Amino acid sequence: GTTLHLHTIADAVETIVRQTPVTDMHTHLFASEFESLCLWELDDLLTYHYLISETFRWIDMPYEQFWSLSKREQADLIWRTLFVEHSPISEAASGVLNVFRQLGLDTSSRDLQTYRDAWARMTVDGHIDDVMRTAGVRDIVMTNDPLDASERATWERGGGKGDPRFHAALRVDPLLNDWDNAWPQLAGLGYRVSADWTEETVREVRRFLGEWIDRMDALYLAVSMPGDFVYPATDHRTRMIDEAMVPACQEAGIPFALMIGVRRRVNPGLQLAGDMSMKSDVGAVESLCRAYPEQKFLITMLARENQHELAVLARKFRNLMVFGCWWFLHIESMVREMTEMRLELLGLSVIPQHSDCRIFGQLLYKWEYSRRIIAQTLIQKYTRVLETGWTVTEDDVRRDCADLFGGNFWRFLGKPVPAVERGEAR
Ligand code: REL
Ligand code: ZN
Repeated sequence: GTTLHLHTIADAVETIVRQTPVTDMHTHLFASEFESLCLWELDDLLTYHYLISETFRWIDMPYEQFWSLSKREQADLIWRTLFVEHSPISEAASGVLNVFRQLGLDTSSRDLQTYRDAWARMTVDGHIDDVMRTAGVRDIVMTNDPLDASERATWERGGGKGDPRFHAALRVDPLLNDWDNAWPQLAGLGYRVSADWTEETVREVRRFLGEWIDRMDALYLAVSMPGDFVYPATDHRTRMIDEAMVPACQEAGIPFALMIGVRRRVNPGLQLAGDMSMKSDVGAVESLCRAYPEQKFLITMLARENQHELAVLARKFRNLMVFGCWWFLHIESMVREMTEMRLELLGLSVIPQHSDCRIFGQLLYKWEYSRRIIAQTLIQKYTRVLETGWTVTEDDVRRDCADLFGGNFWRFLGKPVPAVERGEAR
């Protein structure tokens, strides 16, 4: 391959980063066969919960009144508040404009109707294809909750695996964080569980996990945890992890993903938009990694304050893979800071980003923004290396980018890159 020099490295890296297909390893997107769970319309884009909390900074409307509006009315209000009455400069608001631009729409009009008309001409499957092609996202990992009745219906009729671009992750938050409400639901599904942590309950929870991992072909088990998550402890969480979840992961040979540092519903009036970030104890992750050296852990944390320690911990445990800039960290300044720091501590052995998208169009802005920052960081780092006289070729950069944007994830899973399996060109 072509050898790169100090004056050609920037262009080459930018081009290669733009061309490298992405595996988006944590999203809330659903394949279109999940029907109403698959969000892609303009009103979905505008009523993203990030934009809802930003809107409430400006309006006096009581929360209940907002929630009683139709989705379209909410979208109108958000548009008026965040785009017309103020300039849309936040990450989430500017992201919407970036989506319009990448879809080829006129971003100067400020006329919501023109965007509504544009969406009216789209079909769900056409839009998903377009967005994935333009964003360069080749594989998407969903967040799949079998205790959600509408989602469960799709899996139970044998659906959920119709589109090979979509992969499942089994989400288990209620089992760890809300056992009082979870066990009756499991019981309702025919598992012989009780409120008490009996041997039969343990066996049946494992059966539940095993059956759903199989049914979904889940790539990993996933949970979000509050910042006060402690491990090990003499509590339900530790028992659930030690006796049910880690064994289920080991039996299936899949990683356990923990997203740590969320305090749910600090303002319940805001519903999904009412969650807060919280500092956590990285020691819990350390204990897990040490207790289970054969178990792989995918870890992201929500507090900026935890990022450095987490990256250092990943130097100590190869069964720990750090991923993504999660939620409130998925903003330009934090992505830059975290990406630099991670590459400096861990080299290329990280998953620098996931999108957390809920609505398809968002793949466009989130990945364009992230690619730009990752490219800038790589250029800095390759420049240092070139200054020593080391040679860097285009193929080196291609290999490194393939690792960052997907290869590291699939290797950590011990699975082949699916596009290569599917015979799609690299
Ligand atoms: O997976 C999670 O727990 C979070 O990413 C979500 O709960 C959150 O609402 C999401 O939209 C953040 O980006
Ligand atoms: Zn998420």
